[in-house]
Amino acid sequence: MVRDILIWPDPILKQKAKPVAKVDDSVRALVKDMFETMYAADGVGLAAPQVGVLQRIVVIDASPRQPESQPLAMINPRIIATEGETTYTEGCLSIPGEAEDVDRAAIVTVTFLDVEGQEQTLRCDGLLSIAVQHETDHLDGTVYVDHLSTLKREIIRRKMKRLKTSRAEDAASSA
Ligand code: GNR
Ligand code: NI
Repeated sequence: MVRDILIWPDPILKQKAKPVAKVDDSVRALVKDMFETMYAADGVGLAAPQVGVLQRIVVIDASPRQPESQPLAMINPRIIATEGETTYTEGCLSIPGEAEDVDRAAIVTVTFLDVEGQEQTLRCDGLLSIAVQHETDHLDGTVYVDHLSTLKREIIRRKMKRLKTSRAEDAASSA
């Protein structure tokens, strides 16, 4: 089931998500919905808070629709090491139509539970590394615009306000 994605600013997106105590069928069902939602929205990642669920779960596919596509579900992900620095132009499914440069670590090592509840460790670079950092930020109530200047963030806030207003008007006129 494709779920609705919250648009920033939203109080849910500022909250810290809770660790998953047990990887069970309800967690696996949520992961399935999150993959469907991410692919439907043409994203490379999605964090559970973006669909209104304050649990530490993210899905990532840094190469969707390509042969090297590697769908990754990470439960209770934790970045345990970072190397180097890089700048990447980031977008966010909760901030549609916007993209800005963000400074990040170039390489991260992340530990997490997979959907079987097995502990995994992955060292990643490139877009995968950026996505891991972007998604773990979401679990701590941080979005990429929190890394920008106040001015840039306020300009984007105004645009999202207009987007929400126009979406509400569209919904009202089609009802
Ligand atoms: O789809 C997404 N693309 C993206 C591009 C550059 C850096 C980060 C991302 S993550 C984003 C999906 C999303 O909002 N995940 O939370
Ligand atoms: Ni995002």
